Amino acid sequence: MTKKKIWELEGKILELKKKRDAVILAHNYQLAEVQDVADYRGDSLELSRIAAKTDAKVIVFCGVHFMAETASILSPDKKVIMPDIVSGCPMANMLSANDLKKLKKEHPKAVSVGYVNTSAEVKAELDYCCTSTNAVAVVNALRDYEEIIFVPDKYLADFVSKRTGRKLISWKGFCPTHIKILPEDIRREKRFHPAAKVMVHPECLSQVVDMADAALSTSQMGKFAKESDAKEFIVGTEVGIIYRLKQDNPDKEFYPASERAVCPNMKRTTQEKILWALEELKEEVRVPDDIRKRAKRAIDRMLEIV
Ligand code: CIZ
Ligand code: SF4
Repeated sequence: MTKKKIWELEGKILELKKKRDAVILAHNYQLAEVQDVADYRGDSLELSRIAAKTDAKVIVFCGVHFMAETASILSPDKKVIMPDIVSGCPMANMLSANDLKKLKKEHPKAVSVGYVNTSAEVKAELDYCCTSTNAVAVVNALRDYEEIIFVPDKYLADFVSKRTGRKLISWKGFCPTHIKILPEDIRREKRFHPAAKVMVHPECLSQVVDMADAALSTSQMGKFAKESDAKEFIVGTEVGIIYRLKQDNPDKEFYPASERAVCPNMKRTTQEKILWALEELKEEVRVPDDIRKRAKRAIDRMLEIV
């Protein structure tokens, strides 16, 4: 697209956003053109909390389906729409509510903790929700339980288990994007940038997490980059975050650990689709009330801990 076309589109989005009383939220992994028109950027929970606080009537959620669902769970009176309703999270899709029910039946004494990357139906079956920012804190708070189910990401489970010293009953889920980052990628980038700090997401392969200076969620990466004395960073997560890190820290350099770490679902949303969504107020994501109430319990319990 030409620059002029982009400005025209951005202008139209801005105008229509006001008319519709809408706010645009973009996940840290979204395309630069989407981040550019967003009112707020953040990780899934940060965005859902913003959605709950805003006075706007319409939330345009640029991310994947479970994130829009989480926003709807926390703000049922608002209209949550996704510019691309097909954008899902393969990891979230690796665990169904029935899978979890079965796992709970096999371990009747266990307390169940689930990553935010799960469907609303799965959250409704969970005792606690967690994010990559607070997973360690949530598991540490469950000392009174002998057994802990931790789903769906086996790599996040491994990370949390190592940090808490707790044995976890995990699931076979994983993020197809983060596992593309390989130990040899980290070794190569370290050779190119010997002074750089390595920060990776705990969804990465355990071997990759073990090689990093820090394993952090995307919101924690933003903080770490700002507060660290280092001037260069090797970033082991979805490449979309590099755009934001560079904007927020213009005097620092950020190198993707692997250019292959692209989440195709996160890249489906475009400015054009945002405009269409605002025009038609579609596609709406709404969680049925019975599921919403039970799913919210798991989120509230997490918020009580952190
Ligand atoms: O919770 C999120 O937004 C995800 C999936 C990643 C992260 O660490 O921000
Ligand atoms: Fe899901 Fe991975 Fe994409 Fe995040 S990067 S939305 S965990 S597939």
